[in-house]
Amino acid sequence: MPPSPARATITAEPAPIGLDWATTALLIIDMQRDFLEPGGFGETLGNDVSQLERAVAPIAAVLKAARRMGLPVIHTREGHRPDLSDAPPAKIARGAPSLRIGDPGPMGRILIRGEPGHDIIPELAPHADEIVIDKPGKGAFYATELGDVLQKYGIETLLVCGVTTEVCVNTTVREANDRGYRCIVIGDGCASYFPEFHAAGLAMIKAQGGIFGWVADSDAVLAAMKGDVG
Ligand code: TIU
Repeated sequence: MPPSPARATITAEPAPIGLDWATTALLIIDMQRDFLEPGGFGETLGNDVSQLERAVAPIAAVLKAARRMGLPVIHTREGHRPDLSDAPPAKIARGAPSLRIGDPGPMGRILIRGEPGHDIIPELAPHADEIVIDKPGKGAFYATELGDVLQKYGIETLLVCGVTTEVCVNTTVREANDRGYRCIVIGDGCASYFPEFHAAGLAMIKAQGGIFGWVADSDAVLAAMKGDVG
């Protein structure tokens, strides 16, 4: 396989974006059993978890290419310590879920670190040399080491995907944008329990000249990774 080029241009909205692969990382948000499988946090909130499945294959394809290129790969997981010391009471008490954070469920305690439901789905399981960030909130920068990790690797551009588009992906992209990172959101590598929120979540990132970042299809990202573009 030919070596990947040092630079590329990705076909994206609102405009193509050029990047340097040496300063680019792949950030995969919360592809956990708790959100994608029945019996987890997502379903306890009343959601149809099958809506998220569509993001798996596009993410898997980009992840494979990122591994081939040696890009830093960062996976995040939303969850809490077993003693719930990092879970705000307001988050635990929110809404009328069938099970609350910390309650025992079919995949272990809901949204608790170390439980089976907290794991990343097997199709996207992190490799030993990849970074896994455990986060207590929706944004991946809040109360985590993500900023330090990105600084250490000299990262300027993030390829962002995962679930859900309008919650943890959007919150993380907004946090990243304010910290000066350029975010390219892989549209079909994101999903929501609500298709209309997925569409709106992507639209509000790329509106106003790309107010929070860019949105690109996985095919466009893969083409750039293979050197077909730019
Ligand atoms: N409920 C919902 O849509 N999402 C979350 O609670 N977490 C993430 O998006 N990861």
